[in-house]
Amino acid sequence: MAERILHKSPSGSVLHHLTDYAAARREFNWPAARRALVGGEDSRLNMAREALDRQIECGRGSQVAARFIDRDWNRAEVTYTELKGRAGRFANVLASLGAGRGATVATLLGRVPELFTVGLGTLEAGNVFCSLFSAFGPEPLRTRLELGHVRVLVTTESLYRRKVAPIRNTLPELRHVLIVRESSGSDLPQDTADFAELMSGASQEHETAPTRDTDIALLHFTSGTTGRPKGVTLNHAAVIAQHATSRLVLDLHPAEVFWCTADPGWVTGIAYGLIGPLTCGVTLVVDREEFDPRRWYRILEEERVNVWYTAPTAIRMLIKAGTALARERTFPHLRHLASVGEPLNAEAVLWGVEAFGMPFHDTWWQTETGAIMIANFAACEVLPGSMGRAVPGIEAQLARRTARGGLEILESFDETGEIALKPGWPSMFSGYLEDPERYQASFVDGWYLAGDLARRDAEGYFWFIGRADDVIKSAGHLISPFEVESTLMTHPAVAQVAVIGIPDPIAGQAVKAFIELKDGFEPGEALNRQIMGHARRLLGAVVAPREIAFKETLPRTRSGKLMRRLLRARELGLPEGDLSTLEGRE
Ligand code: 6R9
Repeated sequence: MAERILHKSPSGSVLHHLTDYAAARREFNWPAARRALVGGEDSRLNMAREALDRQIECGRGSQVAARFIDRDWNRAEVTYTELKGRAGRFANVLASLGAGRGATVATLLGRVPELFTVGLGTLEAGNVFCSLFSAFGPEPLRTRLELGHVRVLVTTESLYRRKVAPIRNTLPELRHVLIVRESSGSDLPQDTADFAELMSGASQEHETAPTRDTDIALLHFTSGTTGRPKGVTLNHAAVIAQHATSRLVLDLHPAEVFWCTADPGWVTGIAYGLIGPLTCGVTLVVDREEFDPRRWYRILEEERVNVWYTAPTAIRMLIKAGTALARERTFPHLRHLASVGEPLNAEAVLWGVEAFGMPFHDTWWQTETGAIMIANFAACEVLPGSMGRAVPGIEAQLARRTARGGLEILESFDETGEIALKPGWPSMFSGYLEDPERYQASFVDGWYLAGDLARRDAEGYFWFIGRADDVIKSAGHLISPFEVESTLMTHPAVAQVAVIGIPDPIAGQAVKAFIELKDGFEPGEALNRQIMGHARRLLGAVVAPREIAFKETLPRTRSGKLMRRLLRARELGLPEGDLSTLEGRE
């Protein structure tokens, strides 16, 4: 039997929100969770109201809501009352721009205070907030700004010049670009406005819009195997599940210090880097810098972090940097560690015990689920390598699609199946933008199918097996092979291309492209570098391939579809599987 680890917070520090898993599952229901959050039967529900107004009403106005740390260790703090004032100002700025309720407001920003202001102000105004990943190149940005019909964009001057200016004239719906200045004095680019100037001219008094549970609050982009990126919409009701899981899974308590290391360009950075924790009245720590082991240990110690939510790639990089570095510091305030985004191997869970005296608690969810669905709970035993059990209020099963287009729910244990969730939880996505067919296709026989394969043991612990599709997860970022292929195809030498994920010891997976060249082009180092440069410029370094291989021909089915599966099998030396549809039968 697998080793089990139980780590409860030192006595006297906190009482866990969930102590008895079976009882919590029995007693939990979503209507009660909603009532507990909004304090009654209020028919209006707004994420920003729960994150700010409600906290101020509870007497937390002067508590620090977020503490931002810059490169030189300057700390900028903002209290709940101040953040509410800033959000109100931004909501008024949106009104003065005539953005219109429901219009989408996007940010292209790092982890800066303005992102919090814009996000919460947008929600308060009843507009849709979309946080874009600042490491994307112009091409992924163009697709997302266009698909999201983004009306207002807030970004910095340098990001604007590098990434948005080159595509601005292809985006007629993007009416307003507000620039967060990095230095004073310089002229702003054409057709942009000064964010700070608009803010200082606006009143901070603003009445939170009377949004309903079913009004769209957030737009997140995620990747599928084919076609355009998927614009996932989450409604204001999602805050009910984000709050419930911030308590039950992350075990957050008011006034605690919480650090979520996820980038706000991805769903975790918003659900658990902003909304959920603020609805629990914590103080958020926000590091503006990129990963650095020494820096991260210093933050955990000096900021007195109580609860830490991070990701496997970061944990593997810390392991690589050596446990001795962790030992140079002490973490008397740390009491709960959690991880998300990629498979967390047993070694990484156990390393938590070595370095911090407690295991990492894996959690599983997706952009589409809007909140954590499967988790290891702070007061329960952790089975290293397992993602944990279904969250109270969530019915999770493993299923197999039948040949007739139906669904078979697997009854026996230790069978591999696709994770299936019974709709009814409040943060379930409300749609894929402009793609109702794709939305419909995510549900079979009344179950949402997640596209991830797993196993479950007799106690209900889920064990991740892999994805059911070709989507790549690299360093926690979900990457569509199709999006990378489409961009590579724009290079004049490229005739055909297929992109797969190959194993990487740190990032989990890395992007590899197989390219068939057009006649007249010679494979070689020079061309390799040229195509690589082209990809990085358009896609951004995070999405661009790490490796390129030239091939005479790429395997495809008789109907002309690329067989990425076969390329992957050959690359990894795995069985090639059923080749009956392979064109030409090599
Ligand atoms: C929150 C988030 C979702 C996909 C998901 C799965 C992978 C997430 C995981 C995990 C193994 C875990 N994933 N958590 N795989 N173990 N604990 O990451 O959302 O960006 O939409 O990605 O990430 O494949 O389907 P998103």
